Amino acid sequence: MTQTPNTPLGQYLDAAKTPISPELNRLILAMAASCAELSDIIGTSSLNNLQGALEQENVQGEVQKKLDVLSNELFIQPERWHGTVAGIASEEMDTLVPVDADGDYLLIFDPVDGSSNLDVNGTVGTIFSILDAPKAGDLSEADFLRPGTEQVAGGYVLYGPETLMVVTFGQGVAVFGYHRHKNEWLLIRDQVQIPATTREFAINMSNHRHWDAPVQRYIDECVAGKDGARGKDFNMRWLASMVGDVHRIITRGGIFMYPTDRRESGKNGKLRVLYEANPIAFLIEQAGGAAVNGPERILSQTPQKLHQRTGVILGSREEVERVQAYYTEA
Ligand code: P6P
Repeated sequence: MTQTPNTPLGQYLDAAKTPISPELNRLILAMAASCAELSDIIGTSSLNNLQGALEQENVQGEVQKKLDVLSNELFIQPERWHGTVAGIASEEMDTLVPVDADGDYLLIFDPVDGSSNLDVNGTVGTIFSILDAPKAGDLSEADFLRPGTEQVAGGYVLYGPETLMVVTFGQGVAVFGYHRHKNEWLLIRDQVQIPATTREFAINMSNHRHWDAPVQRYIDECVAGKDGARGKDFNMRWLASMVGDVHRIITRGGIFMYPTDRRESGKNGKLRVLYEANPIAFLIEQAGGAAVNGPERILSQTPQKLHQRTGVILGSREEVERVQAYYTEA
């Protein structure tokens, strides 16, 4: 059921065709409120000396930005989740954060994905994934290591010219805009559908020589344009911010690729399964697109570690299936 534009987020959740539990309803509203707070912080970060890096690294061995740490500290405040969350896992932490023993859900997030863009006022985003919490017993890492098909909700908040939330509960994809003056999230689009074909690809071309042959073949065909096998010209975009590139695909189609490659550092891919690939793949599939790691569906893989990485190829279904076929033929 498609709801009408300008419907407030709370009303949208209440009217969902398949009822959304009151606890999940509260959790999503709390996520929206937290991201609205972060949007204001990001929007004045230069003025408040919150740009730049810290003299420390996160669990990934990446130099942390001031806002990586600040946003993570914002999201892990227990009182923020009103008893709905049993535990939290974050890109910025190597340990789980137990929150509320009676919480119904597990919350996994990347607080500011693409944070290297902050210093140049580029698009960044918060990515979140929600799983059912275990019914009893102490929280463990194993509770989080579930295939993406078990997500009950997934989405992102994009901090760009506008602050937008794109979310799915398995009943299609909805886009909400944050109305700063009213402090309200209002529906912009419901039941988003991604075009099956595209002329736009997103990949970091500087890695070309490291890619697996199927990716080199696909991209070389796109670059050859109408003079090559595809018989049509393509355009390229690369924001170095997954949420920004994915939102373009949600808006008008396209294919986003961060594949595994032949380097030691790239053999498992760059993007993480739990808080980047899974929630985005959930959205893309719910919007009629496809999401693979190369040969296989992203949502079907069961991660073995909290920060496990994967190849990511997702977007317009016919394009993703073409790349997947090239892997299968290889
Ligand atoms: P590169 C940001 O660091 C990120 O995780 C994604 O948001 C983005 O798509 C990718 O890495 C950019 O990687 O190698 O182009 O800097």
